[in-house]
Amino acid sequence: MAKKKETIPSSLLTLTIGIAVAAFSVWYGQNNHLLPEQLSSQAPLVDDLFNIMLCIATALFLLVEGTIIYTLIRFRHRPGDETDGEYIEGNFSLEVFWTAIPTFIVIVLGIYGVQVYNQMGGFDTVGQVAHHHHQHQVQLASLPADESNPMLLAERPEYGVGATPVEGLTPPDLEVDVLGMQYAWIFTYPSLGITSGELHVPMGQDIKLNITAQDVLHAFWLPQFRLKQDAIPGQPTQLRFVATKSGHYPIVCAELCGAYHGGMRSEIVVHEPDEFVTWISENQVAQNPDLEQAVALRTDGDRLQDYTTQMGLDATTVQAALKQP
Ligand SMILES: [Cu+2]
Repeated sequence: MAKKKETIPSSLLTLTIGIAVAAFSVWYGQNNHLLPEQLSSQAPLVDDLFNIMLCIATALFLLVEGTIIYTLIRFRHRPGDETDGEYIEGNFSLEVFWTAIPTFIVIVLGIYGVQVYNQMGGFDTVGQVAHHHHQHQVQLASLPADESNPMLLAERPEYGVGATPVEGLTPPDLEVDVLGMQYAWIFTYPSLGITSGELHVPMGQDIKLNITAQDVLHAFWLPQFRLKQDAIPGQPTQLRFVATKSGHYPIVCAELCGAYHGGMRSEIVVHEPDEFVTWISENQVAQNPDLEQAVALRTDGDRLQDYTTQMGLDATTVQAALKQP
């Protein structure tokens, strides 16, 4: 009598494979290096969510692909076997099992995603602090009154990423108006009388961008900051963030906006706070920070050009910006 071949119990094998798949997925979720550097206080929140989703996706990929490859080999056609495959009508328990698990995963990720969005400031849709113009860190001789800037008085909801629950009603340290147009970004510092083709911000301070578009939809994307917001004509949106590292990083338009969409790029320059004060004084259009004069200067193309050429803006862009309603 032939001795029965000894095999590893299938439950033990399944357990081992399960542990290996789980271990690899958790490791890969944390060590994927797929995302660029983290440069805002919000970036780690986004990346943690991404890493967990990638961990789950890796486990599913390994299980599904592993099963397919195993099945291809194990149940392949053997020479001389002309019989039909076994007829299987269904398996109720198995169907409940593979419906319940994805349902659970989707619900958990949904709740977690909403929580991350809230922590980032995504639910500050009313732009509670939109009307303040406050700069306690960048001290200047005198700042123009809020009332003089019609853009800040608009009583409209502002979609995007606003004040986080921690920031609450605290006004931002610096506000910058961002205007998207085919095919450039224009940055205006209403309180400083500066217009620039690059976004300059101080590190470690609470920055609020008031975003709008002149012509068509654009999307203001800061990949390293994990922040992206549509720029919509006639509908202000916002992005509020704290930059955590100094340097030059890309700004990308992430909404197909026309023939030269691919060239609609700029740069965000994150300065050390004292370096930022130097940048302000070098670029302030009006030496006398009187808003009447700053507005007059801003509508005067020739005088503006002296400043804009140093800032990397060309004449066409400036003319286009000045034509805005
Ligand atoms: Cu664009």
